[in-house]
Amino acid sequence: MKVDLDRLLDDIATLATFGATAEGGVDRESFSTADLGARAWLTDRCEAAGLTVRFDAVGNVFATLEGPPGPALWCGSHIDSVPDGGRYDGALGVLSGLECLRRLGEENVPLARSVTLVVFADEEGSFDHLLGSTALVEGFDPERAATLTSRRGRPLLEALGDAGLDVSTPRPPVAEGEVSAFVELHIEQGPVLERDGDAVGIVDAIVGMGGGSITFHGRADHAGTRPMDDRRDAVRGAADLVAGLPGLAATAPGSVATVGSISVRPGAANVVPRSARVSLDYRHPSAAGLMALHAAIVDRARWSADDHGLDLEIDLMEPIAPIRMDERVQGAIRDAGTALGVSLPTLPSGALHDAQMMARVVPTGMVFVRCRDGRSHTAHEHTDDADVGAGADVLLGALARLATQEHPPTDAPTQE
Ligand code: HGY
Ligand code: MN
Ligand code: MN
Repeated sequence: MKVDLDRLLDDIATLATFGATAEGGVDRESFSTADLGARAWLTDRCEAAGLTVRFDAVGNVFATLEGPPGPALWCGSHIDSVPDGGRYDGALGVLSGLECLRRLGEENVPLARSVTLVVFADEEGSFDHLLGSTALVEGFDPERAATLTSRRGRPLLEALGDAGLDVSTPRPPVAEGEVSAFVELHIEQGPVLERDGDAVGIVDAIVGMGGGSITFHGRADHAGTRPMDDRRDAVRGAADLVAGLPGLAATAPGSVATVGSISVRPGAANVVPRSARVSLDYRHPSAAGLMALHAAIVDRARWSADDHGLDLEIDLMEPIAPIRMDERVQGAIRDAGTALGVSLPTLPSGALHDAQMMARVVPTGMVFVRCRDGRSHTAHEHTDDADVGAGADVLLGALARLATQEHPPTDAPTQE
């Protein structure tokens, strides 16, 4: 049994028209006009495939191929994008999942359970990183939602209301026994598969991540009259921290640390900055390494602030722990590859995924698909059509196994 690659490629091309950018990528912020259009189109595609579609209060979408009652097998990913993102990140997993559900239905595969495609809300975190999958694991509280705004300052509650969602209902966490396993297909977003000549791989673990923001506070002054040795220039502290990150990451092999945005106040060329807020994103494959990196970044920020006579405001989240993928789900993916005549390599994920959250409560696995130059979060993102087919066929084989097995995987998730 294989996917209908032409149908899948058509879907990928159509979804990419929602929020299409001149560079060939997509800009599809959660609950933007482009995202709402994409959701409506996708809902139609799911209903046309005979799936039962429902939504929850945070905007997650569930499209189910009905099977016997009991824990359902889930697959899926997200369709929102980073600003000026690519057309495969998230979208490939959602549309491959839809194609797999269509094929399972068309082939009348004797299901032991329902199979549900989940489209997770706001994975890219315009409002909050992994918003939808976090809600599924921890529950969704309208009071917390009231504190969240998008990158552009739009309140989440307004966005959910505009999307026609009933925000007054708290979303409970996934109940025990609701989900048998979760499988997410995603482009690798890194260079390993391409370097090794593999089209498809099995994820064995997802890195841990910390982040948030650190703000340096100084004093605004006239840029022409205030002597250089009598300034409390907030940007000096921020620049010092940014310059120190490569050194900090080098002392913890496998780690990465990024400042992706700097916000300077008042933000005028002729004013010594009174404040500079840097965003932070740092990741490490081990929990101990992540905590050490977190501590080193905070130390460095304190040192940078002291050195330039600045005050410091630290707003960093509790780091998300690295997590291992479930052995039996990995086994189902491996067996699917073997049946297709391919020995699939295993590799870790340096990007975060909804699978990271789901793995806390449900046996979870991921299929990675090669992407050109390992590039992602840019319009340059590309996966060859043949690799799309290879990845989706592996997903189909894995889902068919997990959907028909008498006993679903029950391994407890392993956080490091
Ligand atoms: O940031 C991440 O790792 C993911 O792409 N949201
Ligand atoms: Mn992404
Ligand atoms: Mn993604």
